This record gives sequence, structure tokens and C-alpha cells, in this order.
Amino acid sequence: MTEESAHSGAIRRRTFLRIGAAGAAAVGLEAGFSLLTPALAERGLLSPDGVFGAVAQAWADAIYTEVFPTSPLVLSPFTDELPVPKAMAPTPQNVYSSWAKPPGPGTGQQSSLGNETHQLWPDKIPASLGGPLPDPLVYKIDVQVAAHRFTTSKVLPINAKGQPTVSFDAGKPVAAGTQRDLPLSTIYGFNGTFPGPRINAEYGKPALVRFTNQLDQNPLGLDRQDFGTPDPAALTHLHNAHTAPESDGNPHYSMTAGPRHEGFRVGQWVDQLYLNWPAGGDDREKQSFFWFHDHVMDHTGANVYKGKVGLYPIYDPKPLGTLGGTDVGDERQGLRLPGVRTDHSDGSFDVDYDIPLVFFDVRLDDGVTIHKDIHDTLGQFPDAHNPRTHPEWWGKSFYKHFPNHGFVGDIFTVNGTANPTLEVKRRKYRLRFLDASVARIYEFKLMASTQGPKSATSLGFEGDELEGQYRIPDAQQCMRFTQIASDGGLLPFPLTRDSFELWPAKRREFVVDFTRYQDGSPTTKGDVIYLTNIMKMPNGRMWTNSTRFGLDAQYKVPVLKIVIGDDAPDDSVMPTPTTPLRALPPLPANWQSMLDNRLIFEVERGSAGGEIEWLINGKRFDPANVLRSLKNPAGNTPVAAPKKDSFNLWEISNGGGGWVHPVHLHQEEHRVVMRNGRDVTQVPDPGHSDDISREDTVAQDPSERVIIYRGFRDFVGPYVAHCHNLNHEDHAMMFAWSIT
Ligand SMILES: [Cu+2]
Repeated sequence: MTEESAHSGAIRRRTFLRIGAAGAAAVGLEAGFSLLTPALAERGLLSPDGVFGAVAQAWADAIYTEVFPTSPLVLSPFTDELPVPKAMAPTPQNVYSSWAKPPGPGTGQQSSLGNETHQLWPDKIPASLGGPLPDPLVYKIDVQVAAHRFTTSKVLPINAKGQPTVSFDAGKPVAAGTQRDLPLSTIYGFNGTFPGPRINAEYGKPALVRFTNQLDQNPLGLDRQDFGTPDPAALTHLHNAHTAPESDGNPHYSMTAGPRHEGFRVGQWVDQLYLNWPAGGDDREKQSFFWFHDHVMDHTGANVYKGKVGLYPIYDPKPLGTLGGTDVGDERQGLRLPGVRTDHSDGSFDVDYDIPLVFFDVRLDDGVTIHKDIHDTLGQFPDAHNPRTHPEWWGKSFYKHFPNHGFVGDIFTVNGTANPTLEVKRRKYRLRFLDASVARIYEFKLMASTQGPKSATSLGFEGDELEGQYRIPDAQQCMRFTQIASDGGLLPFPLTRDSFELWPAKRREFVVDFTRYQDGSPTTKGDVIYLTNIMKMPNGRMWTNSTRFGLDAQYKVPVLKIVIGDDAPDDSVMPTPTTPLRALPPLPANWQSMLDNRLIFEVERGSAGGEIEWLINGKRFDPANVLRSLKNPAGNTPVAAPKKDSFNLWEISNGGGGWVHPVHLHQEEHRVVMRNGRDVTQVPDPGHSDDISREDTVAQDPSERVIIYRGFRDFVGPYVAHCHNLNHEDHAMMFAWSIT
């Protein structure tokens, strides 16, 4: 049986629903359609001509449920140590060269299917663009079913009013008021861990990762619950590396080439080649902190939430003269950013005082909240027998594929641990922030509190106000952040921040000096500082309160406890607001002349509802066709198929309705040139001070219009752009584009 025929019997649910909306008559013979039709007809959800049309909204309203479980209260917060992943070791050459199918540049050598070839092997990068580069270091990452512990603390089961409530042990009730240990949650993890491995990469040293889908293996017999890829396919995107489409993990590509499916199925592997080479060979395009995550169409949110998150800081050993200094993880050299590097004999290296912080909000099952989802009609998780409750899943991670407003958790984790503690030396640190949450946006501040954390329940809060579980009512800001990097790598100059927002998928890097407070007074051993979230975001729609939009002075949620430890040597230098870090790539002087013929993409919540409510230019994601721009001021509607080595302006506009969208564009970093009609190339928008940097994700407040300048260099082929609120992405807020 071929790959295609093996899967042709079941049309994917989303494809079905999309087709249904467009006119199901055209595909009435599809097997999946006939399978689903009776169930839908029985529920009165199908109009006589098979087109959902007007019933879609009613259907959606009937199926949405915004009832979420309240997670049990973590009773001893800030006792678990923050896990800091160590650098992963590459596979030795004598090992990978003995693999049955070793990696390489040959025809068909890119995946186990034998139908794809690396577009640009490192030795083929032209000298004019900084090549050739050496053969890649090889890493092997297996996508595995595993178990994960969010906390070692006892927990107290509580209800939405914050009162003690019953829990369940192997499905059997346990009396209210009983303190419990949390069961392990089932994850789909890179090498079975959450967060997954950390690859410390370097410009000039390509890396190749062989991702193997082992999700069929479940030696511990873990209950997979009702989320994650049902297939179970795997597809990984190194967000947002400069990568050829066959290694980029975009679903658009995987369906037309590669696996010709939404991802790689169990037993298959793909070699993703990360050249660690900047766009156009331009050192100013270098970045500093990638992450890799799942990107299976329709299930990215569920898969990321189930644990498919990995880290990929990238260092730069090259002295750049006037364009900026080296950033090699050694504070005695170049930019002298915090970092003490240890090189290992296997080719990997670790950097002390350089710490990634992955933020992820989770919700744990209370055993009494019904699992009821629009997806239940589609038979994806037959063993779950939804809609019903799952007392046997008490205390394990709970997910809803399709909430009306987006999914947010009520326990905030850092590097996979709820309410962790980091003991720091009295010196400077480099902190790399990543929002790996499905939908939550954070605003962080460094705060001190004399009274310490109080549970939100003890303060009388209930419902959504319990999100984050703890508060520090007396907290005051005590330190500032010196921002050195954003999604697109080092900034041209550092920014001093009292607080900053972190949107889904975005990275922000900071230097923090733990030797003194912002008033200049020294810290002392044992002092405690809380990294505190001050953005209240009760659901996935948007925040209700933040510094920019009406702070709630009572909402101060400690996320990470930082304890000042011993003195330590520190050869790093705090960059000042005039320290050049990395020059921006050139913006043509005549960029405004390109405005009239820009491409325009409007993201919006459509009126059709249901599975097809999240739209771009009025269309749901169509993997088979490149999207067309809305009519631009020049009167044209160009298709999103730029020529290789061209540059253009793209407008991303938020269609409104009181939603916010982090819109992520694969491939090259962009630079915001206009926000809401104003040129921000010299003076940034006051609400978006890092518009001065290069980024890969456009943060869009309600109804904002953002125009970005971006290039399309070095590779050809299909890419995607999409909202990184993963509930939106998974429900079709994505479009296909291509470099031709
Ligand atoms: Cu969105």
C-alpha cells in the first residue's frame, strides 16, 4: 500500500468541514463525508443541500463550551528548583554514518520516504554569501510518549469558588479537603521530555536533526487522553530559522511534497537541516534564540500543549566590526554579554548564567468537568467516549481543542515546572524568555514583596481570578530589565524596561544585574525577587488588564521566585542604551514608494462560525493554493508568491472585533515600518517599543494595522504564515505563500 492509498479512506475532519462550508455537494462521494453525514444529520447540523451555511453559527454556539476545570491548588509553591536544560550532545559521526540511511545531500536522502532532497547542502552556499559551510553536526531527536511532573508539591483540590472539593484516585472519589500528590501527565515530548532538548547552535556550524516519530510506542502504557495528534503524525518547525521548505516543518509543504500528509507518521523520520546561516549571508540578519515546536496542521496547539517544545539558542562567533560584536557565550569576548562557556569534547557547549525561561500555562483535570468539544463528533479520540467526564484523568493536563475564546491555563509553569525557584549568584545574567503557551500573553515585572505569595483563594478571589493561583499583594517593582534581543536576535541598541509583554511564540532576551536594585542599593544573599505577571488575561481573546490597557493593581502573580545567592566572578559588561549590539539590515531609502503595491492580509473572526471561523482575507487555510492580497492602493491583488531574492512590504491588519493576534510569518525576519498609519522606523509606537527590532511575529492589538518590510532570499518553495494563538491557527487562521 502506498503512502497515499494508506490514508485515502479517511478525509481529514477539518478538510471535511471546510469543504462542507464551501459546498459539500462537490465532494459528496468522499468516504469521510459519508461517514460523518449521518451523525451530523441526526443532530440537525446539516442543511438539505449539505452546506452548513446558516446553521453553522447555531451549531458552533451549541457545541462551544467555556467550562474549564479549576486546577488543584499547588500547596507549596516555589519549592521546586527551576530546571535548566543542558546542551544536547550531537551524534558522533561514526554512529550516524552506520545508520541504515545516514544523512546526506543525495537525491531522496532527506526523509525515510526517499522523495525529498535537501535544497541547499552547506558546501553549496556560495562564497559571496558566506559559504561554503562544513557538513552539519547531527542530532537525533525521537518524538516519544512519556510522562511529566508539573510539581512535587502536595495539591489541594479546589472548585471555581476556591473551596476544597472532591478529587479522584484511579477514578474513585476522594473526600474534599484531602491533600494529594499530582499524577504524572502524559506528554508527547522531544526525546520524551518537556521542555525538550536544548541545542546550543552556532552560526557557521550547520546542524541537522533527525526527527523520528515514535509515537506508536508506549512502553509505560500511558493514557494518551483526548488531545495531541490523533494520527499520530509529527512535524517540527524550528521557529523561525532561515530554512529551506523541506526542513521547515510547514504543513503546506508537507502535504504537497515530503510525506504528502499533515506530517510524518509513526516509524518515519525526516532530516531537518538547519544551516545556521543568516538570510542573504548578511551578518545583520543573524538571530539569537530559536525554539522548535510541533506544526501538524489542525493539531499544533494540542501537540505543543502536550509537550512538543524544544530550545535552540544560537551563538555567533564572528567579529562584526562596526556591525556589532561577537556573541559566543563568553563574557570575556565581543559584546561581553553574561555567559561562561564550557566546551565539551563531543562538540557541544554549555553556557552558565545564560538561562532560557519557557512560559507555559496548563490546566489540570478536576474529574468533574465534562470533556465536550466540537471535535467529539469527529471520532478522533474514540477511546475517550466524549462527551463525558474523566475522573480517571484527575490531576492530569486538560485541553480543549476549540474554545470560543482560546485556551488559557490557570497554573503558570516555567521550564515545565509550576512555580519554580531559581537561585542566582550575585552577578549579571542573560535571561531568554519564550512564550510557549497556546494563547496566553504575559507582562513581566521584577518585584519584591515583604509578605510573600498568598493564594488567590485565601484572598477571596474566585473563577477566572484564580488563574495563576498566587498573588503578591504588597509587591513593588525592584529591578529593571535591559532588553538585548527580540525574536529577530540582538537589538541595534539595548532598551531599558520596567516591564515587557511576551506574546505567544515570541522571544525576548534581557540582562539582569542581580547585585543591585533599581535604586542602586545592593542585594544581599537570601533576598527574594519575584518575576511577576501583571497582565490579566482570563481567556484567549485578549487581556482585560495590563500596563498599556488599565492595570489591575491587585493582579500581581508571581511566576518565578529568584533567590539571591553567593557572590560570583562576573566579567560581563552591562550594555548601556548607546552600546551597539547588532546593526539593523538596510531598509531602502525609497521604501515608502513600495507602499501602494503592498500585499495586504487581514486576519479576522468570520461570521460563519464553527471550525471555519478564523480567516485571513476572508478565507480559511487552503494548503493547495497561495493566498491573494486584498486590493491594495495601486488597485492590484497580487498573489503571495514573491520572487526569490526580492523584498516587499506586507500589511497585516487585524480585522477587529476585540481580538488580538500574534501573526507569525515563516522564513525571513521582518521589520515593522508602519503601525496604524504612522512611520515607526525612527520612533517606535509607544505601545510596541521593540518595533525597532527584527521580528518573526507581529503583535497586533485590536484593529491594528501593521506594515512590515521583508525579504525572500536563498530558498524557493512553499511556506506559511499564521496566527500563533494556536487555537486560531488550528482553526484555519493560516495562509500559504511561496517563494518562486
Ligand atoms: Cu489569532
